[in-house]
Amino acid sequence: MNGRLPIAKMLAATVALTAAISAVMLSINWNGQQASTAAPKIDDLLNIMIVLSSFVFALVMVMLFYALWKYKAKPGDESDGEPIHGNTRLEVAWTLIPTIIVLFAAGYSWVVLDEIESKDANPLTVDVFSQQFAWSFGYPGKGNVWSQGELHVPLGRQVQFKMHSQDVIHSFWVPEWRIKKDNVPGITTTAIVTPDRAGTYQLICTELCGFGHAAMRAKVVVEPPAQFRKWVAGVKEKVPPPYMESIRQDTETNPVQPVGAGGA
Ligand SMILES: [Cu+2]
Repeated sequence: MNGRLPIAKMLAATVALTAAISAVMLSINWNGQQASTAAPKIDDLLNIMIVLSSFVFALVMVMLFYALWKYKAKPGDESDGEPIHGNTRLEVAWTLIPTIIVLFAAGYSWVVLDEIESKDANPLTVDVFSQQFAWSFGYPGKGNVWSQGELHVPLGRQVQFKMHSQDVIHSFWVPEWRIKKDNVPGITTTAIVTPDRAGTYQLICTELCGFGHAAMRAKVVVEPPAQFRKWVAGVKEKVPPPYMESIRQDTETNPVQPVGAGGA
């Protein structure tokens, strides 16, 4: 390379471009309304990742356009470029900077995940049953009452969802809560949510699960605890035996199972 790079100017350009891209990207409300205690934490994490990505993009663009401008061949110049035999400073920089960014992102994500998955002393447990192409819900603490296509939860109390699939893999997603979790046959998966905004939302299956996947939705109602208690007291149906069986057959929660019955 002939001459020294204008490092200070390139850095200034990178910072300016990062700020410009970030300003545009952060002005967009990507995830929509927030309706759980986890939502602002997840949105903050996304915003930080957007700024970091903007920085990486800006850095690459500044170096690319500098190289295009500075080292452009003169018209008629058919000669080869100058051979380069490594550049220790450059190699240290392009190893160190991404390492720092990735380690920071990993550490920060770990902290957020730890916070949003921490369990309260007294959560409400709700069984989620998914099948092609419908959702239903059991309330084990409320006499195992069963609600089809409509999930009610109290406002401000942590809910622990225990998810069971009756057939293929589905995925539980209420966008306003931000939480997304796969429902896997034979395994109970758990999601923890503390809804902090009353209202009606939609539960969406977000794992392509067959022909009716796009229509696999359920109504979600977050309401004050008194109203929730009234609703749950009015539900008369009980979780049917095949659904209870899907909980018992869960090999993760109940590891001692007769293996091999029926063969593969
Ligand atoms: Cu599904």
